[in-house]
Amino acid sequence: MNRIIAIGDIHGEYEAFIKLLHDVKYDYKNDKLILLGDYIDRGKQSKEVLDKVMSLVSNGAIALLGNHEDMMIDSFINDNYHLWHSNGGDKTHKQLNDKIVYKYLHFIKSLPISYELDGFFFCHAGVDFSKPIKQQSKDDLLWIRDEYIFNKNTTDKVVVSGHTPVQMIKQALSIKPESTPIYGEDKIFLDTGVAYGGRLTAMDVLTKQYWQVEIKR
Ligand SMILES: [Mn+2]
Repeated sequence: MNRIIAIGDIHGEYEAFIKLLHDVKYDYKNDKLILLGDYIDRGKQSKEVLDKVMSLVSNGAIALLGNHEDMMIDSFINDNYHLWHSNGGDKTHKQLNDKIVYKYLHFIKSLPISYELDGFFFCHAGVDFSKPIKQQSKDDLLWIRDEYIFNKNTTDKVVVSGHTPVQMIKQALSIKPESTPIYGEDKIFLDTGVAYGGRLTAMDVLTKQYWQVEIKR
């Protein structure tokens, strides 16, 4: 295997996603690709992003569950769409009409909430370090913010996550809120806020080389 490439939150930005895969020169035979969740909502092309994610998974990519996909499933299970719609799901719901939505719900239900490879632990939002890595709840892995971001990583894994835009983390740390990934010895943050005027990022976590796509609005 040549590279382990992780991609942060896509949020319906299909064109940026396609351009990023092209720029990375992703090769499913030699690279491991791990998508960190939140494929849908906010952007215009959630359906197209999901179609692409499904085809990548059928060729060996790992796609993790994000809290937005989880909200979507919960909406249909409980027949209550308020939370999902108020988080940008209204647009997605219009794209995924009743005739086709079950295919996507079935796919989303199959997505794992974490993935481990070569000393890296991948999940959508992060890890609650007050508990062992095996005892993380789905809520921790999909929703956690500050307790993960600002606490010391006490596990022996490098945690790779999306979910909280790096701009928010940098603002909290009083550093210039550029749309570039944050990475250190023990954590890698890859949500560079493409849905908020930032960029979409892919990183080879082995070398820390990264690629970014900005969308013109
Ligand atoms: Mn998220």
